[in-house]
Amino acid sequence: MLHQGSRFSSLMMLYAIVSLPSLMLKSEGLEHIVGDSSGWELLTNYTNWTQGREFHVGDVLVFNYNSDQHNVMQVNSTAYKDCGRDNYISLFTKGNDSVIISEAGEHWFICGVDDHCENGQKLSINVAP
Ligand SMILES: [Cu+2]
Repeated sequence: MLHQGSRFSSLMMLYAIVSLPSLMLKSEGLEHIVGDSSGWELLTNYTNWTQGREFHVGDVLVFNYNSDQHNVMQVNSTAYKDCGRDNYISLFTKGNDSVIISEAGEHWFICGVDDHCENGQKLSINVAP
């Protein structure tokens, strides 16, 4: 009886250890589909898209786009303003890219293809802690 009890509690402990990370993931951030159903493309105003939206650390930005036509570059503020493509922080090219926001503050994204950034395919978000 005593033996069975300790076996049961160690099983429970194992269950807690295994299930805890997934529970923590679920209770974390929101998923933001950039541009909603339009996705990441040329005709959406991403400044308008951010209006009324709150971004928090742990949230996920999802960029949906045709990977033959676009990409996603995470850049600094200067590259965002100037559409500079040379010193990006991260480059995403899959067409269905999830970017986990791990820091508070401003984050900048541009499309690095042709003159898409100059034509407005750029996103700036302010992330609350
Ligand atoms: Cu593009």
